[in-house]
Amino acid sequence: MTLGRPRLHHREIDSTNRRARELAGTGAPHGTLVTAGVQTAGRGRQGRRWEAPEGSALLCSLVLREFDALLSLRAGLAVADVAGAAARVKWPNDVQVDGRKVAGVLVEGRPHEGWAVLGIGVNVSAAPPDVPDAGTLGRDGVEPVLAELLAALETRLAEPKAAALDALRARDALLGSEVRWEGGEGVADGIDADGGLRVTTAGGEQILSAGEVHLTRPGGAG
Ligand code: BT5
Repeated sequence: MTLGRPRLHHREIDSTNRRARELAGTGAPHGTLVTAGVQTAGRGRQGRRWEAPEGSALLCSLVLREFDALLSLRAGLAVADVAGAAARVKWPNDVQVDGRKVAGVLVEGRPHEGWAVLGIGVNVSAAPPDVPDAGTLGRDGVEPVLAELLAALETRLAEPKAAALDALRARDALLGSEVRWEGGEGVADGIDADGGLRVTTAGGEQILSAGEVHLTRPGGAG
């Protein structure tokens, strides 16, 4: 097992991603893990916040020095493996059970410097009360979930791209759903090899990139 060593655990920290980025920048090895009991400034994408009642959630960030464009979706698959058969990966970075978000993934990094930080927040036993549509795994202990997640990540991050794409298709929360984004609408038709969302529109197929587009009204399972 290469993921999870060394491990730094903070009872309280601003953000495990921020801390892991700092460590990555000073040479921390592939697999370095930062965990926290509570975050005071947990980060989502695009400046959004990640909330988690103390002790109820897995809050972790891994320093990675080998990764590909599917990293955040591979991480979603690994969380889904832990969450059970009903779990779905919702492009680009959520894991849902019964339409409720049980986990979020935040990848940050400097690919040209050869590192990425993979941040994962999982609602293990409780969801933040003020976030609509948040769900939980309904499990008690955070540590066993971390151990299962690291094992699942070992597999999912290493598996060939074609296998990861097949697994994503089987877990795709948006597949066949109407989706809207700023500037368009269409029907989701799976994930492409670079991690983009394929969408069939009136004018043909389009590929949405997670960095440039966000969905405004996902349909169906979303
Ligand atoms: C994400 O962002 O889903 C990525 C979240 C990554 C969090 C982890 S925790 C460990 C590591 N350290 C960090 O600082 N971050 C990472 P995004 O797609 O932008 O979703 C954020 C939105 O999800 C918020 O605006 C809320 O609406 C909602 N949200 C916040 N906390 C949530 C929770 N615990 N469960 C479900 N939804 C939540």
